[in-house]
Amino acid sequence: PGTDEHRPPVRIERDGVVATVVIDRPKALNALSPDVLGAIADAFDALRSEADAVRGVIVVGEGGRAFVAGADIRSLSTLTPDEGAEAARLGHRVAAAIEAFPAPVIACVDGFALGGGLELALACDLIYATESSWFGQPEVRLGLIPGFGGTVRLPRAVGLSLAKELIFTGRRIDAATAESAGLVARRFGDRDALLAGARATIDEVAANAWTAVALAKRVLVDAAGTPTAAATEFEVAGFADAFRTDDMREGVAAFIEKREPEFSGR
Ligand code: CO8
Repeated sequence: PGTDEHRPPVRIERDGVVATVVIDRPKALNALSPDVLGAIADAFDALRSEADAVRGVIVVGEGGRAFVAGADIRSLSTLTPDEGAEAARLGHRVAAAIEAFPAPVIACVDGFALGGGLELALACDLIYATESSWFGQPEVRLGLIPGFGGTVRLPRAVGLSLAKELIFTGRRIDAATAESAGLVARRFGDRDALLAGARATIDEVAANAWTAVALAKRVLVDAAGTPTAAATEFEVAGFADAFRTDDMREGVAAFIEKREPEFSGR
């Protein structure tokens, strides 16, 4: 029940430098069954093999009602503790694939982003949302806790106090509240504006030195949540790596020579 059997649950659409990963299980509000999680990880693996051309990825849910309404509650219902841990690890592998992906990943939320759905969005680099979106970690209402990074990434996004309030109550917040909390980077009137806004951001990113963007993402991901001294060491290492690139030489030279840079992506 609740599955759309005739289509794969995840597909990739390509448009220039932008790749879109569409989660397509609208009858179940795009809930994350093990199959869907595996397919998302596979999509990022497939995109990695062509990462030279991909400068940004959009993750979006099909159907206009939900980004993702959580882990598939039906597939969780019969799990043993060990199998539950395995399910959480599968979720973490998807998050790791997104964080390791060298280009920015934008979660475009149009509707519900709940439980594992919010956690999937949090694993992305930024969250854009339509006005009619809702965010929450309702796991405690099911006797669960967030299992796919919510206890780690939600406090980083909104601060410990609001994260605890959301996780302990299971309450949902709307897009305006999520934006003022720093969870949502930008809010849009409707789905078309949302997707156009994400594409415009990726185009803007793509005009910059590709090497620098990839390094900045790596450092931001590695440094998040680690103690400042260790985190700044990640930054030192990434900063040093920038000096191995042609793009950095070109960018600095262009500034000094008062001309536009021509980045090669190396
Ligand atoms: N899992 C499975 N099916 C779902 C889910 C879900 N998370 N959410 C919705 N559906 C299904 C419904 O069962 C229903 O199917 P059917 O038509 O066959 O009965 C269909 O989608 C439409 O849903 P509703 O009829 O409920 O639609 P409403 O508009 O009435 O309500 C809500 C929408 C409020 C989003 C409601 O569906 C809801 O509360 N969904 C569950 C939200 C939730 O609790 N999510 C958290 C799940 S637990 C979790 O994510 C744990 C994370 C740990 C991850 C570990 C690694 C995987």
